[in-house]
Amino acid sequence: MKLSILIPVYNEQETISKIIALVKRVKLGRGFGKEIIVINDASTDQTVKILNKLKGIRIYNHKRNKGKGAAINLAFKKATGDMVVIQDADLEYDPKYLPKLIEVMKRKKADVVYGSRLKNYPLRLTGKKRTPLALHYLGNKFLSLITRLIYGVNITDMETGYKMIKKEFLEGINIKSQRFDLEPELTAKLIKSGAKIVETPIRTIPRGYNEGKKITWKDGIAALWSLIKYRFVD
Ligand SMILES: Nc1nc2c(ncn2[C@@H]2O[C@H](COP(=O)(O)OP(=O)(O)O)[C@@H](O)[C@H]2O)c(=O)[nH]1
Ligand SMILES: [Mg+2]
Repeated sequence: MKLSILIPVYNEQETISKIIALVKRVKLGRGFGKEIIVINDASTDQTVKILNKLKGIRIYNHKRNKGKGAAINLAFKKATGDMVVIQDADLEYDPKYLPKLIEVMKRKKADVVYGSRLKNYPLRLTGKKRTPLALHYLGNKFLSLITRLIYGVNITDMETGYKMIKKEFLEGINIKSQRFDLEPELTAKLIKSGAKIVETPIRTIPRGYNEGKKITWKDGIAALWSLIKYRFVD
């Protein structure tokens, strides 16, 4: 078996070599191979220079910046593994969870596994364990609630970056979303394809805008619209 690890990257010079090192190091299980596919989306910082020095990865470059959705659409077409997973290039999602996602996929006979940041994770507004980016937390909760309501599925974190998908379930799927509306479109299309989606809890280390976070509240609105739209079209 082989896992294709798809890394969309846009101006992540601070974290790109670290995340690739972590991905290379992680052990997926006996007889499990991996391929690492990086889509550089016309980064203007040192990202390209750093990438070109690394070995054991396949790099594709977009000539101009198109967004995470466009990058993943290309990566889906280039992947040769039995399953794929999306791995962000910042350090929010720790590759140590990849073996767990695989294990859950096997054990629960799932076609798709989402790493849920929100399962068993209460909102805390004060104290040491205060929820970072509480507005994002609430936005993600809300979008997941809408997903449950209009698709009738049991998903707690629709917006998670960690989505592992059996390759055969990608065949009929063409992603039109250019940017972060990738997440609702992909989720909608996987549900409509009849894929069995299972979640497993993960912990992430959220980063702030000063550390290069690019998603904003406007993407939240776009996500809501996508959820509604793809319920009825395409
Ligand atoms: N290819 C591509 N990737 C992007 C773009 N914007 C962000 N990303 C990548 O998408 C991932 C998630 O971005 P981030 O800002 O951390 O959003 P969040 O983690 O979903 O809140 C990171 O690996 C970014 O480098 C873009 O325009 N193009
Ligand atoms: Mg991130």
